[in-house]
Amino acid sequence: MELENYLKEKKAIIDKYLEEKLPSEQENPTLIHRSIRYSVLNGGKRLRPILTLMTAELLGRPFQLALPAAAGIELIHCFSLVHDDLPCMDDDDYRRGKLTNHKVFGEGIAVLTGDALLVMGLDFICQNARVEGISKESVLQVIGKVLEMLGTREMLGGQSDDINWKYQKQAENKIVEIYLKKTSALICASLETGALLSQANEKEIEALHAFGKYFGLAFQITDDLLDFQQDKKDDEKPSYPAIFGIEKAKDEILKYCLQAKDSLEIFGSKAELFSKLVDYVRRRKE
Ligand code: GRG
Repeated sequence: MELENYLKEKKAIIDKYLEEKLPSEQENPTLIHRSIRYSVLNGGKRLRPILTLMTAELLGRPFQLALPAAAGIELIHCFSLVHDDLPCMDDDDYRRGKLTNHKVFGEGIAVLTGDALLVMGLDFICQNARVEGISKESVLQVIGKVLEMLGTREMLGGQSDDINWKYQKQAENKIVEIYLKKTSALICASLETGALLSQANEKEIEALHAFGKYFGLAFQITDDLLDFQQDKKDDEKPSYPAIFGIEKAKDEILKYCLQAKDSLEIFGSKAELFSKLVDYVRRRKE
């Protein structure tokens, strides 16, 4: 199947699942439920849960077996976005083309919405244990992986370095370290979730982890480049093109894209869709 159709189809499946499983706006307490739905059902690309489903399929399993956990991964991503936008963090007014959560619901509700999304995300992953053919052991492994990814050595640590960014002498190493933690870590966990639920072997998990690492770096530098070219600069934040220039940023994106593709060599032509995704993300305009 063409990549763009695949992405469209899987996004629709994830959107429908989230739409059905999230508490309705009428359920008490209505304000927080409205806020949760506002920040989840708002047009995200669903890239991370799609990677979870793609991984299950790469390993020859039906994507349905990983759907609850994939949706949980998206909720965790949404949590990080709501908190990232807060005035005490990036202080952003817009997200996914709409006002950020705290602009609509106020800071208190935005903090609680993020908290709720994190808790719900983990709960959705636990619900995956009810899917036929899934071992409870593999769900436990996913929970362990996701908690590790959320911690101070990965995502939380990356965000903490990000908000305390000071231009440093060894800026290149530092910026890559921050990107690995704040962006690649969740992408790696998305892939590894699909892999663990599909009973992948160690070599396959290692390959997918390497893919996530390089793909995440290419994705984040592309994100920065798009912001930079649209003049959405923030001098207080680490940004590859702002420090090293547009040309070097483009070279690095290409390098990481090639490394991402090479990482999946063991899967041969079965990984073609992943390769196409790498090119697609590199060419994205938003
Ligand atoms: C982990 C406990 C804990 C706290 C969270 C706030 C925070 C710490 C981390 C934020 C990390 C963050 C927002 C990284 C940016 C990642 C990124 C490039 C987001 C944009 O992703 P897209 O383009 O967005 O996939 P859509 O809207 O399509 O989902």
